[in-house]
Amino acid sequence: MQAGPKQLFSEELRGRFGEANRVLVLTGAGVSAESGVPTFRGGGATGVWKGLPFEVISSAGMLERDLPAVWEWFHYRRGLLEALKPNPAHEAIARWQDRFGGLALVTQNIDGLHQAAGSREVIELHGSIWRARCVDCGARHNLRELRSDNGVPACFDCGSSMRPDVVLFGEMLPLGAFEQAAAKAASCELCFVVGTSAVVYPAASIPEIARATGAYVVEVNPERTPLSDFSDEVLTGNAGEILPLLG
Ligand code: BJW
Ligand code: ZN
Repeated sequence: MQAGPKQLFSEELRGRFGEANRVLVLTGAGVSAESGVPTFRGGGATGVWKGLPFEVISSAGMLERDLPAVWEWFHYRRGLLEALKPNPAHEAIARWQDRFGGLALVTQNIDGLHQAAGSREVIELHGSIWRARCVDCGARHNLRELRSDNGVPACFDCGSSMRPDVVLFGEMLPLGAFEQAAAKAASCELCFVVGTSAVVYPAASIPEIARATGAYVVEVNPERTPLSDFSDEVLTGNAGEILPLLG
């Protein structure tokens, strides 16, 4: 007999989904793939820009060596993102905030598509491509208000150079973001891990914490990851097709 969508989920998951209150969703680049955002790793990835692998151009070292090059890369990506819309996966997760009393949405993505879909409280572990941060006074500014899409933007407050307000390789996460996510992971009953290769730490430790404290962990990804063997259930496929079937 052919497996239809109804057989995709176990009875166990259906039951838990129906009864859970504290649910954590951790998302990665794959949740935005069906919106047209390239992933970093995996099939068809566009992980190279002007000959530089993204681990190099998106690194703390590059920021020190060549801030204008880092900005060129981020202006380019913001330009691509401007035309993109949330997909059914973002929309399903946004609906879940009304379904579950305690939904925690933790994302590694910097694209702002969860918020565009209507998710209100999003823990952004790696910052946002739509913000810049002053290297001197630390003030954060909304780049949507910026007139020019060229060069290194100057702080609206003190005039110093700004940098993208994103967490590059080798940098610390924003103060409190990981701690807040880890606390939610430690108290959730059900944990969905959607569209992440689960190789970048400390984000990848969130489902590990959830599992260790007794949550039922469900991975949603067309490919296997290091987390697959530790998950209670693996839903193999595209997030935009699978999540709306859950509810
Ligand atoms: C679909 C799909 C569909 C496709 N539906 N799914 C412990 C061990 C080893 C190393 C470390 C460690 N702890 C820390 C480190 C160092 C490092 C790290 O983890 N390195 C590993 C790679 C080895 N971590 C850090 O540097 C972090 N900082 C830190 O730890 O600070 C403390 C410290 C400081 C100094 C020294 C030591 C410690 C910071 C990490 C910041 C990551 N930043 C980036 C770039 C952001 C800026 C930018 O965009 O340019 O964030 S890296 C990049 O990877 C980006 C992502 O958020 C992140 C995660 O990627 P993600 O989301 O998982 O995407 P992909 O592409 O990897 O996977 C996509 C998945 O989707 C695939 O599985 C597909 O199959 C799937 N998919 N279509 C569902 N339709
Ligand atoms: Zn400033």
